[in-house]
Amino acid sequence: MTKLRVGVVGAGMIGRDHVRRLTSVVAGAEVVAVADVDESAAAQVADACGATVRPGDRLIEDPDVDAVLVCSWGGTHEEYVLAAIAAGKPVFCEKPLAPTPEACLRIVEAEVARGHRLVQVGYMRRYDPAYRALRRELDSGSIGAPLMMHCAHRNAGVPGFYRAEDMIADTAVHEIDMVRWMFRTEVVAVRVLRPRASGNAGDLPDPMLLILELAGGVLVDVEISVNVRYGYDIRGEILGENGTAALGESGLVAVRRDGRLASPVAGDWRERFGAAYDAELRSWVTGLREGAAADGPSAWDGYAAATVSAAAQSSLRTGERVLISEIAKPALYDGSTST
Ligand code: ISE
Repeated sequence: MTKLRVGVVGAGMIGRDHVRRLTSVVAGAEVVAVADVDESAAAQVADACGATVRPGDRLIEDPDVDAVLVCSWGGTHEEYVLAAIAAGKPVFCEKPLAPTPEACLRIVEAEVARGHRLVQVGYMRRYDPAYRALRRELDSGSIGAPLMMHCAHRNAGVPGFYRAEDMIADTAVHEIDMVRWMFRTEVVAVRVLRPRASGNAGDLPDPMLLILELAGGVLVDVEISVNVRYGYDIRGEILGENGTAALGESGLVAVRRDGRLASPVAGDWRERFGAAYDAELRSWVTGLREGAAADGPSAWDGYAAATVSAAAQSSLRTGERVLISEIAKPALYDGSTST
């Protein structure tokens, strides 16, 4: 088959990184059009890969665009994803799918009305070799039935525009999606606790602790720290009835020297999850070229994560435990958390 012709909406940091992937890492795709509210940013990216610059809505309608990659600011995702669904085109949308459960639901409803899956959401941890190995271990039954999971998600620092809610909507949302996928079940309640704030945190409620209650009784605690300074650090350990399994530090060299043991710590998520980003886009492109059934994180997964995220943001404001209420899962998404 000829190459998949991709139109990219959003030429910011993650958009540029995905364009690099589609042009030099993933086989079988080419970037043919780029859109951004900042036309000069779009032109710079487009020039580098021989693409044309188009406004987002025109790019999606363009008959020369087979599939759409949405990497623009989160508040614009709904409009572009709905336009892609209306045009009948596959669309990969960066996380979160949309800022509110209501907006995600409109996407789910549009896709269900269309009758087949077109949307994939950029929850790349599902493609990370360490998380996949952990899930295989859990599935093997080697540690017995799971009881708890301990997670930490630490950023060295965050940009100036990052707000308190972003600690959940932009950061913890990765763990929210990951645990649904890891344990193949839904989150039923959430509570956010706050220790005293770090002196590095400015106005942010940093760190914070999310307690996620899963259907079936597994409890997950997630530490979110976004100003740890020492690097980007992602941890996860599952306690089972007969043992524990934790994310390994794959590919790291441990140096013992001068009475000390040292290993590098990643600087940011692009470094820590580089292989996962490559794998998610490779899977998207290959699946579309081969006409395979969509199996990546779905619009339903985007909706479910947004629902838990909204409940956690409410708990952050009130300090209360919040029950999660979701609509019934449409049949279109049966089996969609298997990737
Ligand atoms: C960022 O948007 C990401 O998606 C990263 O994975 C996360 O670690 C970071 O906190 C977010 O701001």
